[in-house]
Amino acid sequence: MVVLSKPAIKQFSLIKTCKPTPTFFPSIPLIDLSKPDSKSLLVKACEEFGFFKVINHGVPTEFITNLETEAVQFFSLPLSEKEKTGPPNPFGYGNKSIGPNGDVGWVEYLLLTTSPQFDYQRFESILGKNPENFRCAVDEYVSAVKRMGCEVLELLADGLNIQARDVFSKLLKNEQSDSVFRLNHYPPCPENQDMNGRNLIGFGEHTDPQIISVLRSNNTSGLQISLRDGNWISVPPDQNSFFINVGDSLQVMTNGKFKSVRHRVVANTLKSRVSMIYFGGPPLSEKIAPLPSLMEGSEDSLYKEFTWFEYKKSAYKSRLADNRLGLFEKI
Ligand code: GA4
Repeated sequence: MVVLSKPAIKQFSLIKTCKPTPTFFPSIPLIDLSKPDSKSLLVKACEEFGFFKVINHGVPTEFITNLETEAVQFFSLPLSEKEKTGPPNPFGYGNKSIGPNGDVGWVEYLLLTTSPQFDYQRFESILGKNPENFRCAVDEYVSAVKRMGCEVLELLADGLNIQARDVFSKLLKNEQSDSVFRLNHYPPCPENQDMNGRNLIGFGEHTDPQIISVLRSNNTSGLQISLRDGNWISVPPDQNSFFINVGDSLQVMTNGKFKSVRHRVVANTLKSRVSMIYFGGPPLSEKIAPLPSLMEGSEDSLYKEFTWFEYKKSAYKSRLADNRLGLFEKI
């Protein structure tokens, strides 16, 4: 892939990861959605890792390659052109700066809402003759990935023996669902390690606030997840599969049974990484609370009551690496 624009490296030399890469790791759960045992494996993966890879996902390859082509074209534009579609407040083009509170990474990105009301007008001038191509590629990709994400959520509800199998998926299917779509481009980073051999960061460690996130990347490595013991493992890239992670809201709805996984992207010296992530979120007014049917005996909720709007508002006041759920835990 072409090396797209190169952000200045200077300010990144101080961003370091904390732990040396360990030598032995469990492997990432692999779920074949076409197999009848997938629901129990999904539950196990959400409990142990909050993260898994899915194959036989049913998302047409054509949708994936179309969108990747559009994304590469967009990121290949001159910086001054891309900046016309920014800043990401909260939607649009962003470069190095992540969120509103001073986080930075070796990354450029486009943040979009999945709502049909999204105004693509500011893209028209830069996407050339046919801005509709971009819009269609996003729409068909997001619809297919959302469908697959909802199927996974329904299998999870089944696996947890919840009667209403749409208890999670209905939040994403709702017209008011507050879901987000993100295209990331990590240009090759000329020096990806500091003097002590620690990796420089593409996207700093964090958990996702939503219910689930569905990620697909090209064949460039970089994504890492944190295990329960605090060790980080690298996720081998696989452009034909999807990676799904549990978000904070699903952790709360399962009263902590499922874990919202901490993850990050480390810089790669040689290749560009392009990823596309659908963040499935509930409507703003939705109350996020443990499902009564998942509470055993006299089990108490671990969390104070809040709506998705309240959680999101608080998330946007936080730094990327903060433990956002901490503020909502009962003491
Ligand atoms: C993490 C998950 C999604 O990428 C995102 C991010 C958002 C942003 O990039 O604007 C946030 C981050 C994410 C959580 C805390 C706040 C908001 C950056 C940040 C520092 C789009 C989201 O929904 O939350």
